[in-house]
Amino acid sequence: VQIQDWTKLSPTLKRCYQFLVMTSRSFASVIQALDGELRDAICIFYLVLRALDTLEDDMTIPVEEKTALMKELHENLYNPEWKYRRSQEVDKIVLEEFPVISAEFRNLDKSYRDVIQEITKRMADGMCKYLDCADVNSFEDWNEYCHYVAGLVGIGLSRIFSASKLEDEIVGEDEPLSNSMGLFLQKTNIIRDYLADIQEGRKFWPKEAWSKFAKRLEDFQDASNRDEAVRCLNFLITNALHHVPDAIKYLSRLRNQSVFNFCAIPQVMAIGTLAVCYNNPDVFTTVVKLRKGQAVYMMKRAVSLNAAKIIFHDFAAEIAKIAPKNDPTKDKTLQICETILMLT
Ligand code: PS7
Ligand code: MN
Ligand code: MN
Ligand code: MN
Ligand code: MN
Ligand code: MN
Repeated sequence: VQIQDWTKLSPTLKRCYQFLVMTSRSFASVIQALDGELRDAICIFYLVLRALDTLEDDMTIPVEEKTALMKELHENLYNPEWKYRRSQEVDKIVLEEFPVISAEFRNLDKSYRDVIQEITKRMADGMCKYLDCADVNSFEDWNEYCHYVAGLVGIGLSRIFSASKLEDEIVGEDEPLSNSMGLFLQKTNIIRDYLADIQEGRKFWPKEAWSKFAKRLEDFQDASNRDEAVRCLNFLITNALHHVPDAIKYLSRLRNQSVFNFCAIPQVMAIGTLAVCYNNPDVFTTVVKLRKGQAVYMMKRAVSLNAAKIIFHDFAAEIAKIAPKNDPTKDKTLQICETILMLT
């Protein structure tokens, strides 16, 4: 992975790349390795959305004030003074130093600025819908919430790829595929973060799923409910796996190596994360992560369509192999795993 020459960057752009490294473990290196002007546009896109998500996550801001701040963020991209100093979140630096980010935003080509601004507005409106009654009831709600916070990111990124001419028009035009790319990452994040989210009072698991197994989502924390909790976990993982065929199709259209790596690495990490979470009761007591070695191996490997397919194949096979006999979703799990195995 080749990283840019830092000495050529303006002081504010350099600062933006520092914010990127400070706030993202998963995206910092793949963004820095992107070709040409795509790199700066996507770095700024990331930081703007990180600022929006930091507002969304900050439970110390009263909902009314939070709603106003979020809904105005896309306009404040053109306000050189705007910043927010009262966040308590770990990533608050992107709000406190927002003028550095918005200055670099205003240096981007109009085609990129328009995508970033539109997606910021639509994501903010969607997040606000789920602020008050943070309850995600049906699977339809789950897909809708994930569309707002991640599907839209995929749609915006794809439009930026096409606008840069590094990728074909079709990549930016096929919104359902871009949406699936985001949904696969977001559902994996929500599944893995069960415990962290519940401890902060956030509930992103759809009620339609957990109500089959418990009276309250919180009950999955109790050791006495572990079997039911794991059944629900496997049910949600099976749902998330249904995005894999779209992800493979999306990746098959990419032509630029740096864009491919940027898109493929998070997707293979996601299926790896689902595989270690599958049927794993530890999800309800700690943070379950890929082993460091596994993650590094995948970041080096997932650089071609064939290599990515092999990784999808191997994790789908692993899940199918350990699917328990008495799991109520077992047949569905095996079915989607077989579909993935045929495609890879
Ligand atoms: C613009 C690269 C590649 C077609 C901040 C990348 C939080 C999983 O909050 O930090 O720690 O639990 O682990 C990223 C599709 C979005 C979806 C969404 C924007 C892939 C604000 C990523 C990142 C589309 C809402 C970060 C969706 O996870 O979460 C750029 C193609 C931000 C992508 C959030 C989550 C991303 C996420 P946390 P993480
Ligand atoms: Mn994070
Ligand atoms: Mn959030
Ligand atoms: Mn967050
Ligand atoms: Mn978080
Ligand atoms: Mn999360």
